[in-house]
Amino acid sequence: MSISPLVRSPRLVALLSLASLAACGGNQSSAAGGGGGDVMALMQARDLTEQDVTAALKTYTPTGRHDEYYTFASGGHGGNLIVIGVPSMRILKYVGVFTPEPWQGYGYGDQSGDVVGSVTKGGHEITWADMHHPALSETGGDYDGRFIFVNDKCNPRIGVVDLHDFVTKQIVGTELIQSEHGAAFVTPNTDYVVETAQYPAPLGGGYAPIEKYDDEYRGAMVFWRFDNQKGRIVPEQSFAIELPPYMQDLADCGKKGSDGWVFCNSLNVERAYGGILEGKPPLESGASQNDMDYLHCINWRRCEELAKAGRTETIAGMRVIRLETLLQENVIAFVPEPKSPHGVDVTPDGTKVVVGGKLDTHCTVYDLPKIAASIGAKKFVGKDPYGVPILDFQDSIVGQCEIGLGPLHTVFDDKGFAYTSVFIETVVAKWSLKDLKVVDKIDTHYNIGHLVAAEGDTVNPDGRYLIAMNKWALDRFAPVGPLLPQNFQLIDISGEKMSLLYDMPLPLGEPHYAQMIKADKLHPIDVYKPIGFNPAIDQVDPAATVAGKERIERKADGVHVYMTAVRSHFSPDIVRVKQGDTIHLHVTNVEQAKDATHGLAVGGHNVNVSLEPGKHCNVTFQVDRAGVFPFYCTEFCSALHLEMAGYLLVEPQ
Ligand code: CUK
Ligand code: CUA
Repeated sequence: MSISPLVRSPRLVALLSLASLAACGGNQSSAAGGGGGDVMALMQARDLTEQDVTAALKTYTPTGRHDEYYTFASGGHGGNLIVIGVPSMRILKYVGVFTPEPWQGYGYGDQSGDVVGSVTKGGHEITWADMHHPALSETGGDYDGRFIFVNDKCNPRIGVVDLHDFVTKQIVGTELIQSEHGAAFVTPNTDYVVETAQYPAPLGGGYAPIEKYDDEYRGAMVFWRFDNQKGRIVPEQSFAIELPPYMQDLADCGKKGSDGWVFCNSLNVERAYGGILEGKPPLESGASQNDMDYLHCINWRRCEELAKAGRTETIAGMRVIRLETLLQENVIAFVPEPKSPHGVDVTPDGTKVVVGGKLDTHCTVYDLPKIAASIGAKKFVGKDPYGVPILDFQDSIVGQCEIGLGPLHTVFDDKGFAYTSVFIETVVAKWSLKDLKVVDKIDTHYNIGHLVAAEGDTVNPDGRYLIAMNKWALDRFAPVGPLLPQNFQLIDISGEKMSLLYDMPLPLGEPHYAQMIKADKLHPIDVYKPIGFNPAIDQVDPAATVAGKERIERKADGVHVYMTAVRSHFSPDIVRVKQGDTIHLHVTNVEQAKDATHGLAVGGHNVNVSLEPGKHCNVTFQVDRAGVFPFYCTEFCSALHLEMAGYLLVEPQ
């Protein structure tokens, strides 16, 4: 085999000699291996091009070295959050949010069990979610690395994950709306987490015939009040606004000069609702009749004042500002947006919002100062059927950028460029915000949905890296049956031309959006301190067990077992109870060594907790049959890990 001309290129030879120099570390002789020649042989053997090797050198992360960025991707149907290192694309963690997660014991003990099941729907426990959009907490429009919020499109809920221990602390939900999509998006100082309805329904639940869609079905936007000090959403201080029954889609909050506004696109202003077997057009065609839908422009700060002034009506426990009030107070207006819009992304400087169009070839760039001024001056050209004033399209835009077929979402870099995912054309288009011209395109494999860039939706994007979050994988990976993974493609956006670095299959659900944050902005803890800490309440648990004070106490409500875990035993290791007892297990890992995690599993009772160093867990369960149930540690914690076990002895009545 002869060396291909590509391999002989001077640039590569320079690269390889650099690489081999680095590999030798200056004190290894080339006889020990490495050396440019060997690398070339390896390239030939593995059929790698110069571009492949460059990509490998840009992503390979040697053992012990940490990544520059964290990416938090939604876990889609998995209802969890996926933490990924960039540029290595190594998965660092799954964080259970809406779905029980056994490794973390999430959903199996009292505390996290309460979080995962804390919102029920009409008495139904919901054990999955359709997670779409994670949003990092912000200060001044920039990621502050403190919290991340996630949404559930199917059963409108918001999860709050604390990044100091990467644990879900709270899930809130509302019966006001029956589905959502424009969530979770935060205001620039994380005062509110925005959640917008998608499929209209009667507000607060309940029935209305679909023929009454126009009159009785409604959209809404919920503003969940976040207490930055406590790190929790405060439902009582939250409020919502009523919207016409369009399908509100994505949302984004204004920043800098446009702070105080929230923008939300919509589809189906036709108010079609399907009825294929009833002689009506399917929803998809009924909803695509008009050339224009409406970009909703809402002054949330004025809405907050209205809520504080009591201009609300309580529906399903949520304070709601009715549309009529919004109109009286001139705090909402629509701007036409081309057909079936998707994506609404405010530029880093806060002066524009970019809207894609699934059935359009343009991104439309709206002029936010102009829109605010027109609303202030009531310069309207019409009203929608619900009385919402409409601004003139041409008068409200900076212009349109001809992107390609099916532009969806847009993120930004630090050099004035926007990057738009183009679904049908299956590319990322890089374009200039200055003259609205495309300057580069790169293929994605295949059919990109969202994309995420390093801090690319903040006031201060980093450039550097972008991930194309592709819907289809087709031929990219070894076949695994009809259900294929999603494909994340890491793209280098530091240069003039974009270049593909890495393909990463994600086989847990369909992540829609993600957030990418500089790693040094996060300061997670190593161990829980002080010992006995309960992460669900962020303090030492009242039932924490102190080493030396282990005991079993029979009380009116059952048997309380105060237990400690330490390498390599549980104390007590024999627990004698009677059939029919309720067991309250209070177990504390009394270790403070990093990574000294134990797990506690009890056979036959679905009991499984994770005990990170210093952590305390409470588990309540019933023993309704007599028997001998071994319990044991589920983390290989020491040489005597297999011996870290005990017996739950349930005597017959
Ligand atoms: S949506 Cu999925 S690709 Cu939920 Cu943000 Cu656009
Ligand atoms: Cu503790 Cu294994």
